[in-house]
Amino acid sequence: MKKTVALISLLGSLACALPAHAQFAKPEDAIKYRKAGFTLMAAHFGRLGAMAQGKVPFDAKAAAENADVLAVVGKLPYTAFVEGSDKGETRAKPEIWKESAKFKEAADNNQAEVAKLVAAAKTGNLDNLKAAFGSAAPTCKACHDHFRKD
Ligand code: ASC
Repeated sequence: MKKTVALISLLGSLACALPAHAQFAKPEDAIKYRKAGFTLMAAHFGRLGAMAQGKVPFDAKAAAENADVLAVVGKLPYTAFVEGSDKGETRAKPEIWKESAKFKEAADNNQAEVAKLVAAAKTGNLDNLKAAFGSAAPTCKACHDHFRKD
């Protein structure tokens, strides 16, 4: 638990230290970074989703813990769609860079909904969690549908 807290605070300070456009030595580093970020985001979003959808019993403490992690990791991937990282081991579509205003809007939408989900998950109320998850999930899908290869 101490290690988890230390890791979260490390990730938190890294996230705050990152400039709007994080620097990466190589495009493949940015690709790896955002994939790792999405993996973590999906894990913690998914754990909240499982409770929201009744697949696992609601556990207020677990919900709050997942929300704390999601608050940090949910921001990470979006710092790593840097110029030149459209080629390589990635499902990112060229539209991310060609229609960057549209991509930013979709990303902002997702981040706003994730922030609301984080807040809802910390209220200790399952109905709040259900409602916020129901609003947030389509903002994941919207981005995948337009900006991610199958
Ligand atoms: C998840 C997850 C996604 C989204 C998406 C919502 O739990 O990993 O990518 O929800 O399936 O439509």
